[in-house]
Amino acid sequence: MSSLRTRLLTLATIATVFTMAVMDGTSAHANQSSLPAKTIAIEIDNFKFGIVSVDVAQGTIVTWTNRDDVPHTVVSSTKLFKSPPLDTDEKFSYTFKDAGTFEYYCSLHPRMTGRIVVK
Ligand SMILES: [Cu+2]
Repeated sequence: MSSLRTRLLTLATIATVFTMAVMDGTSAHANQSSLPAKTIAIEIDNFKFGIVSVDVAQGTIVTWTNRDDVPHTVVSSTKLFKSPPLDTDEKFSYTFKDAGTFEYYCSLHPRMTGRIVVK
């Protein structure tokens, strides 16, 4: 009788430790994915931004590259950043330090729009 009780207690202990380990792993992963700055590459091709909307962590560097044969620009709707006209294969980068939603467009072709959401 007492040995069954001991075994149940042992099982309960193992289950608790296992659950705590899993929860720990989950929170560590959540912290990891939100903290480090990343780099994101967005290609401009066929009069479109290759990634129309993307969620990024604060501090992320976004680099746009023009793959079209005509110039394009990357201009923030709130004047936060503004690239010069980018010729074929030219790049423009901006570091998103603050949280928020940042809409942008090409000033030469205003129907080309994109969005960076900084969490
Ligand atoms: Cu354009």
